[in-house]
Amino acid sequence: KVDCGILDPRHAKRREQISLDGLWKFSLIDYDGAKKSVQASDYIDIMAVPSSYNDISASENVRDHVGVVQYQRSFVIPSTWGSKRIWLRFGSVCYSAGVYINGELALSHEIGHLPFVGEITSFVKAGDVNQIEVLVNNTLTNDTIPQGDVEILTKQNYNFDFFNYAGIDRPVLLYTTEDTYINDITVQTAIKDTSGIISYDVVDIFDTDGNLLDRYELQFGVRELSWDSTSFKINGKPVYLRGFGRHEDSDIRGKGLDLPLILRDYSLIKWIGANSYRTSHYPYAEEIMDLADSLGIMIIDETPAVDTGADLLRNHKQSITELISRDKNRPSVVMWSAANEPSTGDEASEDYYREVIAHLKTLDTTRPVTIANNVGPSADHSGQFLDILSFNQYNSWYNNEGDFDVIFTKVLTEAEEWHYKYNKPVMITEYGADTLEGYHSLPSFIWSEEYQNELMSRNFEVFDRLRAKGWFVGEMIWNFADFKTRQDFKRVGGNKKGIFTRQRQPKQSAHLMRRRYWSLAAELD
Ligand code: GCB
Repeated sequence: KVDCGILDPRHAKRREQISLDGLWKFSLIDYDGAKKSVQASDYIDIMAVPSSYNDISASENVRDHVGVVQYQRSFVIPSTWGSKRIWLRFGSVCYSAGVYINGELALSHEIGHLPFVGEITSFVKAGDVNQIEVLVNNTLTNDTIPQGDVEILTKQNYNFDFFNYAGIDRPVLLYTTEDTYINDITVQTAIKDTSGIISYDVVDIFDTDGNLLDRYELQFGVRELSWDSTSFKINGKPVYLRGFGRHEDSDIRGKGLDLPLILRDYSLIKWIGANSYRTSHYPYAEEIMDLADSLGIMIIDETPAVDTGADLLRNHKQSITELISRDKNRPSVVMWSAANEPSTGDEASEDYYREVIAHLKTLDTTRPVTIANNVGPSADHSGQFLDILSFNQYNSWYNNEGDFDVIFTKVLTEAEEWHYKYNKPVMITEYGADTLEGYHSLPSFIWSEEYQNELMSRNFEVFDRLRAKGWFVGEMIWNFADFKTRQDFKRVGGNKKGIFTRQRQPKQSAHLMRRRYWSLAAELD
């Protein structure tokens, strides 16, 4: 549980740090607790941290493992750390982790994609070699977030459409503090006339003799968000979001943090003229968010609640608490997404989302909240609690294949129904088509590059009509890049709705999108 602040220690200026990234000993653990008896040749018992473990080895046992894996390594604590408090922080472990230091349970956490930290001073020996063991469990059940279920203890089922990557997928850091240290900072900003107003809680801490004990440097931006029934504004100016849904996903490392990949992605985001994206369908690495802050990209920051039913309230609220405590000071985060495609048509979802959104509002009222919905407005129970209404619609893909004429009316009708039902701004968070790069067909045929382009162009026509109505506030295509999914006959090597390939090269559609996003920029920015 996170019962303390989750400030990223990389930005602290008086704390010593030791990275535990690198190569760890690795083994699969069988259900009875014994190590799984796989052939020595079956996998290498070494794992890179950070990375998802699934796609590193040549073994299906590793890729498809369900349950616990063990990571181990040793580390030296300098003798000079003997007088300090010592902390251990994980950027994320998917899905749950038990962390043992010198054989004793020191920390535990569940819910992937979110950082956790704990004090380990009493567990380590300063000036000596220490052992760390992390037991990582990737099992998803009916009350984990996201949900899944396990069939006969060997097969993990889940409904969400991305591979259930697991492991220590973000950096691991040891660091020190004094007895008194900065636990948390909250910065809030506003604009009054032409002045920026900054309110903050704490910056430097000194002891009684005036010695600086802790210093934290926080990057922030001065801006004020506001919204009403027709618009979403930054510093009083209406914003139109143009971007994508994305994934943390790439060859070999899965969801493992990869700085070159992150820079490549931002370079493509700039190239294409987007101003925003949604962290579908979970919180992204802090390194990714830091760059969004400094590059001025707007983020819809999503919880890990994807395709959920209404029976995991406690974990859903916990994920929101942890997400907001991590990202509350980020200027890039302009909206929270409480869930992706939850079952908001069920009657029980009314009380459920009343409580989820009320909880979120106790933590932050400075940003609007949305849900990426695929339940139509007539059945939906969640819109009454939201500030901005978002919907996903896959015309000419999951329905009416080959028929683009349906797009205009269906998108227009659903957007209008959302707006008139709740009197709130509306945006589209997903539309798109799977496309095999290099497959061409004239006239366009499903899966061809021409098909994706035509589907996009037809969507652009209706988005422009909607923009003229004055309450349509954004468009995000699904997806930025192709990504891996579970094995499924509908998915040829994964989900191919990217406008970039998984290797981050453009499909023909990326060039079309570039023309649109830059012309929107010229018109609106
Ligand atoms: C959706 C989901 C997304 C899928 C996408 C698709 O509605 O939100 O996770 O990947 O559709 O391509 O089916």
